[in-house]
Amino acid sequence: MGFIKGLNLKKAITLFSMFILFGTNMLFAQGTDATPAKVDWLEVGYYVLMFIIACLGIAVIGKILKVYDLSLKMQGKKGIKWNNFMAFLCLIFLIVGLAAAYWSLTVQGSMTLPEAASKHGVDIDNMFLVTSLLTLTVFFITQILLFGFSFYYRKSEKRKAYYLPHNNTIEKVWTVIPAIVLTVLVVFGFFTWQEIENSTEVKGDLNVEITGHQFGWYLRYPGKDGKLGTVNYTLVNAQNSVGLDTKDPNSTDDLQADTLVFPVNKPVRLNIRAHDVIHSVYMPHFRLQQNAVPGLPTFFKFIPTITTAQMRVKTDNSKFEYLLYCNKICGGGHYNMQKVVRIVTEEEYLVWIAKQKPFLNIPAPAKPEVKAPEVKVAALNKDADKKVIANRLALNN
Ligand SMILES: [Cu+2]
Repeated sequence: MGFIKGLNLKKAITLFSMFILFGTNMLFAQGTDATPAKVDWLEVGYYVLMFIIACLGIAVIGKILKVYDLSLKMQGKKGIKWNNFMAFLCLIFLIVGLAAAYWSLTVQGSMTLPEAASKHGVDIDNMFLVTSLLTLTVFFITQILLFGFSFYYRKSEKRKAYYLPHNNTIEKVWTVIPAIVLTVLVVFGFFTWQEIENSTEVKGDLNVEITGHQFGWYLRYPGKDGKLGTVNYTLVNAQNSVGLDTKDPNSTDDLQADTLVFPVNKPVRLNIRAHDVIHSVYMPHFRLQQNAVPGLPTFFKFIPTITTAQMRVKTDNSKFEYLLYCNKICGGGHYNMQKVVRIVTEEEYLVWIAKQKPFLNIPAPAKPEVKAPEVKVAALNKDADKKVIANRLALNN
């Protein structure tokens, strides 16, 4: 009896603390859009106080029940039926839990991801939907069975428990069915990912290079030749932020940009690099995320399908912009690694690309060296220093 008394109170408190913790979790999760949620400590204090009061309340109820139980026994009556009490708690937990899960799905579910704006994004969303529907069905069925059984088959004097040591058929059913379902999901995911990644053919695509560094992105567009020049990390310096190899003829017309601009419905290949630590190119609208690893170039090929202008109409937000984020906690300025991504029509893209500046001011082929007067050299150096500073400012955006 003492065992039951001691445990019930503990279980009840644990159960209640779980509810309270979920409440606090919701409080922290309610940030708006891209701005991080500001923690209102007064509100947090309120929840903590509520939690303490609730614990005290449960402790008091537990004591009252204990006294009531003892007084019943002193009168020679049967005590409280703790089995029934716990069974009803299970039932309450099931109902409240299912209602909370439904609320979370309907309210928070819509806050997850915006509409997919890339071709493969629709496939990923479909896969996500199928996986969610399957796992949710299993979740609801198993929870109802688990707590429903605990309630329905609570200990009763009128009923004798059926002893079931082992049943091969049941074992087979609950092993084979999940195995098949999981295999289907994994194969489905494998083929979807394969289709997205299996695109090494770059001919005719727009090749854009994006290099992550602490804390920003260097963007490089190919010039009229449509080819990006080769890079070499040993050539990186203040003027040459990505280490562009000037000896490569493809490098001469490469362009720098501050915004990622892509023409709609054209395959884009993002060539991803990093200078210092691991960064991650993350563009949620396009269902695109790929790590930027130093020394290991990666890429991601995708086809944007909705222009920024179309999305502004769809979202009824005239200031809407697609964004690129860094999705690896890469250091103190990580939060600042954001860039605007603009999807435009082919014509708009051609107008925009024509305005972009060359990536490097590649010097003309070397002429025979002429010794310049000393004063002039000093003046030139002064100018060069200024140029470096200006370049740094331009690139460290
Ligand atoms: Cu980063």
